[in-house]
Amino acid sequence: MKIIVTGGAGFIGSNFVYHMLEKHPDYKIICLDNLTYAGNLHTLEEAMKNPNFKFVKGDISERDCVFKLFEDEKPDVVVNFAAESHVDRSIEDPGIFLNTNIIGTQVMMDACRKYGIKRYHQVSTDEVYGDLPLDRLDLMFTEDTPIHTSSPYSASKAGADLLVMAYYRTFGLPVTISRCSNNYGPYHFPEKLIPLIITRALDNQNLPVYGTGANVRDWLYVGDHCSAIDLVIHKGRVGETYNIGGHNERTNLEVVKAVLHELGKPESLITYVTDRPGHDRRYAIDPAKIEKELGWQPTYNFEQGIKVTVKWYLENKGWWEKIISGEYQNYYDKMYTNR
Ligand code: NAD
Ligand code: TDX
Repeated sequence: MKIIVTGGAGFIGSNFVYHMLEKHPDYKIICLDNLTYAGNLHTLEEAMKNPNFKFVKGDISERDCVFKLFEDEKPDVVVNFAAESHVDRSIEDPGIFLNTNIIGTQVMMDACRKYGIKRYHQVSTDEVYGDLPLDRLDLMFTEDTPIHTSSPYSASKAGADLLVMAYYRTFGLPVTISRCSNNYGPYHFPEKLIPLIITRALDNQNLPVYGTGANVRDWLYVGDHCSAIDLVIHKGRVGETYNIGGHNERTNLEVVKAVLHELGKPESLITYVTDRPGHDRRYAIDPAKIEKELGWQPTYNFEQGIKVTVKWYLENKGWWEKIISGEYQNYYDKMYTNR
């Protein structure tokens, strides 16, 4: 089996590369990634030593590059992680989100049509369902919840999902979609809440919490997301969407306090800043379909996952110190100074 993993130099994609190399030692894994600010070849250093792994630098929205890769490799399966993934950046500059997340998806699927493929898997997000009120804990997102997006990021991911289902119905492309809740774990880029809090708290810097910190996210350890996608590409039914989530809802304030507790740092570092425009209130995934149909179960609860994650950031300072000492500092100043 030969699998193209797009976006494999990013957070979840790289974890998936390592998961697949370990669980399926007979598979060939090809990572296609154009190394945006979020892509990092250091993350793939260990994978590069494996003869079953190959890295190809290229943009999923560039037709010639993608078609040449398919011509050369004739893959069996594509798992599309490549995306612009940060909501705050999509508020600053939506254009690239439409190009990568929608046009990139189209180009990948066109190549799948031309060269034939056993499965095209689209990695999507719970953000396509919009948000839920904070006072209705009985409500959760199911696969039948209507698409209802809030940010340019989530709109671009929803656009891609609609296109994937259109390619299934119109062209018979063998597709699956998974929609996952917030991930956390190793190799998470420090612009996102959990790694941002860990890396700043270690340096005793203030920790920006948007609004009152009451917004709720449903946290899933990244390894559990990878095992779910592995199951969906092997056993998921073509044309189906699977929600992935771990029943770990926490307010942002609870998350920040849990990290501080793990690091032994004071809560006085917390600073409330102006809210994100259009900030989704609550995400909550109902994963009953993937649990019942494919027998998937997460292995980490939030308390276990956050311990492992904090430990990883403490033991891998070299990985994130390189990131936050570069261009990232300009990003942080632009987004957070005088907020
Ligand atoms: P990330 O930003 O850490 O990584 C994205 C990767 O895609 C990077 O390596 C980047 O270089 C690459 N990339 C970007 N544009 C590209 C292009 N045009 N061509 C080729 N490669 C390109 O993102 P992530 O957090 O790992 O998310 C991966 C996927 O999972 C995304 O599709 C995202 O929407 C989805 N998702 C993420 C989460 C989460 O909590 N992080 C939750 C649900 C779904
Ligand atoms: O500095 C911050 N302060 C803060 O309060 C940051 C960066 C975030 N937040 C809040 C906003 C959110 O309510 O924390 C929560 C999590 O924020 P992010 O880490 O930016 O994630 P989110 O917006 O929830 O989106 C994530 O989950 C769904 C991923 O980035 C998406 O790619 C995925 O689709």
